[in-house]
Amino acid sequence: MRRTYDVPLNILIDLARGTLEEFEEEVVRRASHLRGIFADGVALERVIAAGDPVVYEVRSCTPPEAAGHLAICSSVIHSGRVGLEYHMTKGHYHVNAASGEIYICVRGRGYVLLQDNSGRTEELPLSPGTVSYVPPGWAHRTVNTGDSPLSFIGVYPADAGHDYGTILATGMKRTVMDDGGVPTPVDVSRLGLKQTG
Ligand code: M6P
Ligand code: ZN
Repeated sequence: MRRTYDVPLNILIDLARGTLEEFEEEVVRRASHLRGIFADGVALERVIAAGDPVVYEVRSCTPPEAAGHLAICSSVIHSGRVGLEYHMTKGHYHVNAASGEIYICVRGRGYVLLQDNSGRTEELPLSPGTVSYVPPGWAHRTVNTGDSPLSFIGVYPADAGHDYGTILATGMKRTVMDDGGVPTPVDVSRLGLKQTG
C-alpha cells in the first residue's frame, strides 16, 4: 500500500546495510550514467566498456513535494575507482536554494564535498555515526574512499528539488584523489585531465 505521509509513521532502516527497508522509489546509477562527473573521461569509458558497474543506489521515501514535508533516502556507493578518483554521486544543488540537508553515515568511509556559489568549498569526512550538516545553498557530492560500501541516510525538505545542471555545467572545484594510496581532497585542476561527455 502506498504511504501518503499524512499520518505519523515509522520507516525501517537496515542498520547492517545502511539502507531503507521500506521505500517508494529506487534509482540505480551505473558508470554510464555518470559521464561528465569524473575528471578522467578516458578512464570512465574504460570502466563502462569493462562491464558498466553499478556505482550507487538510492532508495527514497516520497512524501508530497510540499513545504513542511521531509524526504528520506538511503544511498549506497559501492567501492571502486575511475582513474585516480573514487566512486561518487552526481552531486547537486537544491532547486529551492533555501533547503538544507543532513547526511547520517551508517557504513563505510568517505567524504561529502560541498561548495557554494560564492566559491567556498568544504570537505567533511564520513564514517559510521557522522551527521553532516549541509546548509542551504551548498552543493553536495558524496565519495566512497574505502574498500567496502559507503551507506548514508539523507533527510531534506521534500520540496527541495535536485539541480544537477549547474554541477554538470561548471563542475565541482574539489575532488578526492588516490595520492600514493591515501585518499586526499584536492582541486580538480590538480588532476590535469579533461572531462568527457
Ligand atoms: C542522498 C540525497 C539524495 C540524492 C542521493 C544521490 O541520498 O542527497 O537526495 O539523490 O544522495 O546523490 P545525487 O542525487 O547527487 O546523485
Ligand atoms: Zn540534496
